[in-house]
Amino acid sequence: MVREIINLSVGQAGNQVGENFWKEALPEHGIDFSGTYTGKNPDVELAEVGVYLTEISSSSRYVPRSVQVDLENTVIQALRNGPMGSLFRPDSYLCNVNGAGNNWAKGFYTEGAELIDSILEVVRKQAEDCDCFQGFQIIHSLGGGTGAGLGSLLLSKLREEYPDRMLSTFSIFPSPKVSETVVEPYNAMLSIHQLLDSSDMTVCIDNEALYEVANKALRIPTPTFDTLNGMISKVMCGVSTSLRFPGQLNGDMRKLAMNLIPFPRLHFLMPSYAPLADMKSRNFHSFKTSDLASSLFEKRNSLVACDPRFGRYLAMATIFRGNASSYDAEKAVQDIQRKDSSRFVEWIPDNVSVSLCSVPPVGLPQAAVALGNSTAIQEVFRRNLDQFTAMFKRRAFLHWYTDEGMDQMEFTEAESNCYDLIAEYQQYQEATADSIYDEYEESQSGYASESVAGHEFGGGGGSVVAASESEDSRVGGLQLEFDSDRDAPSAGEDEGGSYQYQ
Ligand SMILES: Nc1nc2c(ncn2[C@@H]2O[C@H](COP(=O)(O)OP(=O)(O)OP(=O)(O)O)[C@@H](O)[C@H]2O)c(=O)[nH]1
Ligand SMILES: [Mg+2]
Repeated sequence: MVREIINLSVGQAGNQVGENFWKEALPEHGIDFSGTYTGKNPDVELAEVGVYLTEISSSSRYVPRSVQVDLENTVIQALRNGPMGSLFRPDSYLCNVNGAGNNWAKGFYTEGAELIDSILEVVRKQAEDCDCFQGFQIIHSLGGGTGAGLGSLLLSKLREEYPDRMLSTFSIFPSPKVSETVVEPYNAMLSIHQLLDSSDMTVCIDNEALYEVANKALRIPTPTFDTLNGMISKVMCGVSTSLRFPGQLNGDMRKLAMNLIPFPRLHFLMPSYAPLADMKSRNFHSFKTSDLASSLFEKRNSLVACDPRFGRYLAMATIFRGNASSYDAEKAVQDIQRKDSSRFVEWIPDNVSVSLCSVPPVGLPQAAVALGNSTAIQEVFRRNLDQFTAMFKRRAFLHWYTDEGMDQMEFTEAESNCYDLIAEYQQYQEATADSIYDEYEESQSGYASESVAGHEFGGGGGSVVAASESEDSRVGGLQLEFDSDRDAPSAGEDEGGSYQYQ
């Protein structure tokens, strides 16, 4: 039975990336922008099409199971007037006119709170029409007011109303290279705080990394959002192949999360994609399975600006698209694991899965995509924490948030939650099979003395972590010094350049 997903696109980035996702995904199912099936291979294309699309039998059309939300109307208006405007259900567009003006508090507490009931109403209707609803996918940015603030509110409301359904997000992390709005680190930090609690699985997409890829691999000096979104949609399509096509490993969101997320808080995944090259040089690119596989482990193919070589993989899912043989794919991945075994934690055996999807992305004979759960991702949280703390220690721009009724405490809590998360990643990066076993023993004796039975190992990612602050910590070659009173850290530079506002 098909297990349905509801997509929610929130805010400007959410809707623009969402539009690109549908533009890329529909042709893979042989469906045109009016929702009509024009493909030639229905056994493959239509077998699981119901996961993301609803079939309207009266008009023989397929309609995305999607809700488009924004607190201003320009982006939604453009989507409506665009090539796919008539594809979505008319009641699935929800917007206000005022906008959240880059203010997370407006999205979460004031403007967004006014729209939330209408959104939930539409979502409820779509969920009720499903036979075997598996969960939600939210696309949003973390740097603005709507995607970040209202996106977070939506997430927490959905968690309340659908506690047993999967909640996954595609979350776009801000970068000063792409946007110069100074309060983005505040909005991102407040969002991360919410994602930690409410999301089951977050695929991180980092504008910093996208900018670098566009610059270096695609050789575009000043990339536009269109360029960045084109890459994001390729990755989104890649990672969702296992959900959209029949007979795949990790065939639903829960299975995918189950294999990738060993501790509930460490659910921030790093996507990578190969080949990343401009269309002109496509013919010169290698599509050999072993080359595609090794690219997936490279920094330059990652959509998050951190170097996987400086962390360790807790788990990883690789997907090879096109006509790769399973022998070649398995062997390529095994070779990498054998050669570079220190890059994978030894206490989770067989932590890289390999799956194959015979349908390649449109326009390419073959491609590979991966979702890695790597401790190296702490670098992106550090970067944001850095930028956040620099402003927060002087309470700069805070009145915009407190004027909307927000308490400063929420900022402090978000900051310390992020510190804890970084410490957790660091702890598992350093953990050996022996230390993990010792912690297990300790936690078991603790539970035994409290006469609590039936707990799983470690009780989750956070429970075994004591230190939430690290002084003079080194992560991924990025030197960060934290004053003991959590004053502004002084950021070093990595290859990507300095993280400074202009
Ligand atoms: N990759 C990508 N990033 C985007 C896009 N649009 C905006 N961003 C980034 O998203 C952040 C700003 O968030 P937006 O999505 O524009 O804001 P919003 O959610 O509409 O919220 P408000 O406009 O403040 O109400 C910045 O970091 C931008 O660089 C897009 O189409 N693609
Ligand atoms: Mg906006």
